[in-house]
Amino acid sequence: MAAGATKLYVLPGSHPCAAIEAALALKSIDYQRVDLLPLAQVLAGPLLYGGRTVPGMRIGRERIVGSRPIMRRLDALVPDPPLLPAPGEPDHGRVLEAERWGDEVLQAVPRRLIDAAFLRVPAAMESYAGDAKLPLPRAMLRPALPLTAKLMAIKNGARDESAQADLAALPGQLEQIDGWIAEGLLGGERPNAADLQIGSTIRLLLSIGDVRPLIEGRPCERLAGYFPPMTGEVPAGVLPAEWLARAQAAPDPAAPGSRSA
Ligand SMILES: N[C@@H](CCC(=O)N[C@@H](CS)C(=O)NCC(=O)O)C(=O)O
Repeated sequence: MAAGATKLYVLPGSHPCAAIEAALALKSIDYQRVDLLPLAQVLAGPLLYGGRTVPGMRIGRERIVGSRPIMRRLDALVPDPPLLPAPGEPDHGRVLEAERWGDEVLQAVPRRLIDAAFLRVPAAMESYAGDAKLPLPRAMLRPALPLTAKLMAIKNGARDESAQADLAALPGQLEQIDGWIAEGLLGGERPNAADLQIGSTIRLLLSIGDVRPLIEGRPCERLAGYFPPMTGEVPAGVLPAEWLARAQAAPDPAAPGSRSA
C-alpha cells in the first residue's frame, strides 16, 4: 500500500504509537507519520482522526482510534504475518486477553511515572521528542515544558500517591509478564499483538533510570527488543528513593493493577 494512503497520528515517545509503528513495519505497510504536540491531540484529534488519544489512523477516508482497534484493522488489511493466532487456535483468546491487560492496566503505568518525573525535571521531556517533526521549533517549545508537564500530570491522574502505587504494583506485573513468556504466550521470534502492546510499555519503563533496575535481567526485558532503541531518558535519581524502596519490597497483591488477566 502506498505511503500517503495511510496516516498514523502519534505523540513523540508514545508507547502505544510505537507498538503500531512496529506492527506496520512487520507487515511492510508504508505510511505517513504525523507528529503531534502533547495535548494538541485533544483539540486536533477529533478533526484529524476522530479521537482524543493517540495512536489514531486514517486509511483513505476511514478513521480508527486506539492501539487495539488499529491492530485489528492492520490484520484485516494485510493478513500476513498475523498479529494474532488463528481464531481456532487455543492461544487466540489468551493473546487477546494479554493484549487487553497490556492496554488497560500496564500501559498507564509508565505514563504516570514519567509524568511524576517530568513534574520534577520538565527538561527531560525534550529528550523523548527524538526525530519527531514537530510543528514548532524546539527552542520555542522549551519554555512551555513546565506547564505542559503539569497539564499532562493532571490529564493522566499522575499524583505522587498514584506513582507510588504504580511502583509497588510493578514487580507483580513484571512477574505476570515473565510467566506468559515462560508459557510461550509472549516472547516468540515474531511478536504478536500482546508482545507489541506490552513490549512497548517495557521499553518506555526502561527509559526511566530509577525503574530500569527493576526490569534489567528479567525475561520481560527482551520484549523491548522488538523495537528500535528508545530515544528519551529520565535520569536515575529523579524519583524519590523512598518510592523505589517500596517497589523493591514484596509485591502488594492488593495494589491497583497487580491482578492477572
Ligand atoms: N489505551 C489507548 C489510549 C492511548 C493513550 O492514552 N495515549 C496517550 C499517549 S501515550 C494519549 O493520547 N494521551 C493524551 C491524552 O490522553 O490526552 C490506546 O492504546 O490507544
